[in-house]
Amino acid sequence: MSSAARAGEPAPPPASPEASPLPPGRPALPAAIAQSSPAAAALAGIAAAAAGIGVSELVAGLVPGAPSLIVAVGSLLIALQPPGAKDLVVALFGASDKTALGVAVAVVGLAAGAAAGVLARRSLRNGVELLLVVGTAAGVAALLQPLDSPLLGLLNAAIGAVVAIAALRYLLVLAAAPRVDVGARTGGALEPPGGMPAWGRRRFLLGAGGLLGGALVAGGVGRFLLQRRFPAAAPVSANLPVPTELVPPLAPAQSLTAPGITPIVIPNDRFYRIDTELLVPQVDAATWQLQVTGMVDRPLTLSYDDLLALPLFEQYVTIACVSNPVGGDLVGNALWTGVHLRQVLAAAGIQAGATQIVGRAVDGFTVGFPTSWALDPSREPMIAVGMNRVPLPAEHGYPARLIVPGLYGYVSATKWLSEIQLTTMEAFDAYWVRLGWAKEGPIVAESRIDHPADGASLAAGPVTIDGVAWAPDRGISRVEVRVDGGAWEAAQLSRAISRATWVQWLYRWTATSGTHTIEVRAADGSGALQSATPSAPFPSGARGYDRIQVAVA
Ligand SMILES: Nc1nc2c(c(=O)[nH]1)N[C@H]1C(S)=C(S)[C@@H](COP(=O)(O)O)O[C@H]1N2
Ligand SMILES: [Mo]
Repeated sequence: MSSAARAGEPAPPPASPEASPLPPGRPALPAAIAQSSPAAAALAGIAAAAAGIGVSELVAGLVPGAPSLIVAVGSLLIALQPPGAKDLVVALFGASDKTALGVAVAVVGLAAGAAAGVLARRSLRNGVELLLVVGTAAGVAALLQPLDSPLLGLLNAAIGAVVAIAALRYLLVLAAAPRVDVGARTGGALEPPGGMPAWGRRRFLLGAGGLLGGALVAGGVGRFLLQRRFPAAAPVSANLPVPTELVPPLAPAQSLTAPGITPIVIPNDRFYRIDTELLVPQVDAATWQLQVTGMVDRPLTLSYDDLLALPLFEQYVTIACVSNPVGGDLVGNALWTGVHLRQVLAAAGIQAGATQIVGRAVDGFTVGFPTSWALDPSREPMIAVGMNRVPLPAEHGYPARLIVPGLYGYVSATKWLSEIQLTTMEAFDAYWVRLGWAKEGPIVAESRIDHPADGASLAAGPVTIDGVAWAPDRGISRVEVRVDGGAWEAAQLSRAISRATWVQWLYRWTATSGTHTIEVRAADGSGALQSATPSAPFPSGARGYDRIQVAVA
């Protein structure tokens, strides 16, 4: 302690050149700290925590394989969420909310720093211990990051903790020393009691501000480097081989025209993204392998080139997230390019009794769905390598993912796929199933009103009401609209591309003045109406009619 105290010893103030703030041999630091103000101690703690976080982010940015502690703790929080934390799922896993989670983790870290600073006034040791506890927690989180080096994770947490502790002691000395020293030596005559002298405060604030600024720069540079290592959209240069089976261009009747109507095919950069990753995994296709394992006669290992050498085909498939609320946009339709899953399974030879297909990702995420679902000849599950005729974007699973028509993403659509394992339904529960979501996840029939917007103010007269409806892979047979609880009226539909895709619908309404409620409902390919009874997304998908209110002048 004394060496650190000496290291952090401020230069003597010009007003009392003989003063030595913390004379050696005196247990001065704790006593001195005790007299610093709580606010100064908290600020010291915040700056110290910021320094620890900033330096560790910089290390994560500079050293490949060293995890960001922020990302590690955020990922741990995601992993530790209570079973059935339904709203949390939507809240945490939307793309923009990942930033919010990172910010929240950092804020909690700074708050812990503030607490450590205040604690240190009573006992420096306790303050240091709190920082050690936080550092250890971050270290454990870093250890659990599947794509990073555990050793570098521990090391980075240790670096962060050491920097934070050293910074805390340094700042507390700055905060405490002047008044104690001057007061102790002069009997308090030279300085007013109860406050740091101006020069001391200035030096403390300069120290804390300098550390905060440095932490911000270090953290910013680290973030920048991390994001460069994990770009939001990886520029994938390689072109895909031309599929042996190409789909024809969309016929005019396969999409409707109305201003702003949701397009039949969602562009990649507007496609919803849901996953448990805070940084998009960057997989090197040159070293990536896909294993086919478990209850198969011939386990397989396929490289990216092996996969691309198989016959590729294209199909439009609408995928949806089980967490999508009624009216939500966690659903989209794309043209996927890939390999027939059944062809790969046949090459491996499925053994009798293998009732479940498990998809594993490079990050440890898992899905599972019935083998019978995949083998049903009415649908064409695929190992997708392309999305809307370009290689899969990194955030959508480059280099390969599963696309299984008719199933929610959480049981099927494994991004960054690394293994397909044949097992039994009983033997394995996938990631979200362990958290309480339904074991099987067929997509519930739903319809959505996109225009007008809920709460819109409209002029009386003709109004176009439009949206989309989906029930992969049973198809949509009709969509109906009703106004103010009146009769259900048929909407016009786009001609469905296939039963695996959504349709657009459109209804021309003559708006009369007043407030109106507009509802939509769809029937699937068998004619079965979507459920009218509202339910939350957990555990098997949201049900109920989408409904808006508009005011017509
Ligand atoms: N590796 C991995 N794959 C994953 C997930 C994930 O968290 N990790 N999330 C799944 C879920 S819940 C959904 S809804 C879809 C979303 O796919 P998208 O982000 O391409 O729209 O991916 C699925 N595949
Ligand atoms: Mo999902």
